[in-house]
Amino acid sequence: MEMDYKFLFKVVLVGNAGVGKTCLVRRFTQGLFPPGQGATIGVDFMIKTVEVENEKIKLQIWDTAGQERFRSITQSYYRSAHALILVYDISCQPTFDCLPDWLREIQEYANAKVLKILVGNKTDRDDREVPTSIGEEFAKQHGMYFLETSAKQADNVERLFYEIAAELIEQARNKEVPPRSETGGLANLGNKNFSQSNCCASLNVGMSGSGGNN
Ligand SMILES: Nc1nc2c(ncn2[C@@H]2O[C@H](COP(=O)(O)OP(=O)(O)OP(=O)(O)O)[C@@H](O)[C@H]2O)c(=O)[nH]1
Ligand SMILES: [Mg+2]
Repeated sequence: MEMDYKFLFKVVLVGNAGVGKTCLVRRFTQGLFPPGQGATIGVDFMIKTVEVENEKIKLQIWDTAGQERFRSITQSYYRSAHALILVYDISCQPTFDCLPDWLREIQEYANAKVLKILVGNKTDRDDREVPTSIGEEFAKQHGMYFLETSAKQADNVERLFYEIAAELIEQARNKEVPPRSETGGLANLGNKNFSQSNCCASLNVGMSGSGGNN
């Protein structure tokens, strides 16, 4: 039987409650901005197959709960992630101030080579508290890509996931053929803003999955 995709990548979203992780995922997988999106309980997942550079890529997207009480559950999803999207809300400074705590979690629980992307969400809001340059600088300091998005207006959401897929393909290919020189990997996306990262927690896993098209 022929597989309908060449690569399967696991992408995990983390970050404070209310920053818009679920809205980003639903925008990407379902093309909508859900009214009255409720807090995520535990972890949700969605699947979407995308085509990048003529390859079919299956993205398995794990959307974790930001609420503190779910932390021990969400931690168990870090390990298998190929990419981690760390999200804050550009209109809510405290969500940015928590980033070092999230990085400590990532450091502790994720694979050291995980692709890390910092995302400042809700750019449609006019009450911005975190300047773009501050987010950018933070990302740079911590070896992460950076992108600002609006799940509401669909700004940069497709780009976020497609660039992740492209970078992961690149990494996978470099693994197939031993690289002549190790360049650190993160340098080749090149786009302006994108400058520069299982088991038991079944609370609602599987119940709301596979929302995307194939
Ligand atoms: N203006 C604006 N509001 C957004 C955007 N994305 C999400 N929101 C709103 O922010 C709130 C929280 O969104 P969620 O996607 O549920 O946030 P979350 O990060 O998944 O929260 P937890 O599941 O509790 O961790 C909702 O009221 C959304 O409508 C955005 O891009 N712009
Ligand atoms: Mg959520």
